[in-house]
Amino acid sequence: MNKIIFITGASSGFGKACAEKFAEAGYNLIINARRTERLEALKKQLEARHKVKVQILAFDVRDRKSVFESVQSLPESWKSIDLLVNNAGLALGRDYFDEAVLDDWDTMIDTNLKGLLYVSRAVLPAMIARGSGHIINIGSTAGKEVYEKGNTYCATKFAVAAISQAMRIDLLRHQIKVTAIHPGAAETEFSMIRFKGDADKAASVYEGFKPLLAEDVANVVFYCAGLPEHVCINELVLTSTHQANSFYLFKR
Ligand code: NDP
Ligand code: 8X3
Repeated sequence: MNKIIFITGASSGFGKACAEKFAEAGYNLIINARRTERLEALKKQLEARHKVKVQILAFDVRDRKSVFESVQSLPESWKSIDLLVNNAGLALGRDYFDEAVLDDWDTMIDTNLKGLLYVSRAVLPAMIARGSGHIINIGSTAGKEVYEKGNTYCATKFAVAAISQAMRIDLLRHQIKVTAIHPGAAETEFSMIRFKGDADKAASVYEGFKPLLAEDVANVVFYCAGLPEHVCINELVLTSTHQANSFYLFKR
């Protein structure tokens, strides 16, 4: 069987673009998200176009029981996952700390941090048994510099950076690679979700500059995944040429 890559949050944005990129290179895919109809359409498209096998694993990464049961339910031949891309995540709201919605905080912490922890733990035993594997965690420039009204979203992404370091240290004895990739602003469904369907607010995020595209991030994930066995990119920050960091954006 060809290499197997497991991508969370594959129904949109970076996750979907990664699925397309890795399928093009002949990887078999396990694709996760909650919107099953989107996963079905993606599976159909990739299997027809690239002659790879695609396994759908629809679950909510926040649901610990469902994460472990779903991974456990994989057919034996699918359990040897070579690469896990922990990508599922979101921002909800952009509000002052004292005005933010508490449920939004819970959802971001449960998805961006706890979801990543659960999926990693569920997938790891097979990697450890084989003595090889690679986990790529999608962080953000929001995990590098905290910005106004970013509070809990930024905190979850700082946590992704910290847990990636911790995983790299603790998994060293199993020879499992851990890479944290921190993209800057990219035009996906991210802002529509963050601003709860307010299309004008979402569009305004990308006005006046050229943001990253989902494909740009997928290309970087693919590059990190393709390095020789003895080489690991530990951490990587990528932004549009029009962005320096969370604060500095060159807008026309
Ligand atoms: P999108 O909104 O386009 O995609 C998010 C993906 O995450 C969807 O497939 C969604 O699927 C999935 N997802 C969300 N919640 C859950 C959940 N509870 N369980 C399973 N899947 C879930 O956003 P992006 O592609 O932009 O974001 C991907 C990652 O990149 C996120 O972690 C985000 O924080 C990060 N990021 C984004 C940046 C940007 O500017 N766009 C920049 C830096 C980092 P579904 O709803 O079907 O479950
Ligand atoms: C998403 C990028 O700048 O909106 O992680 O925080 S930003």
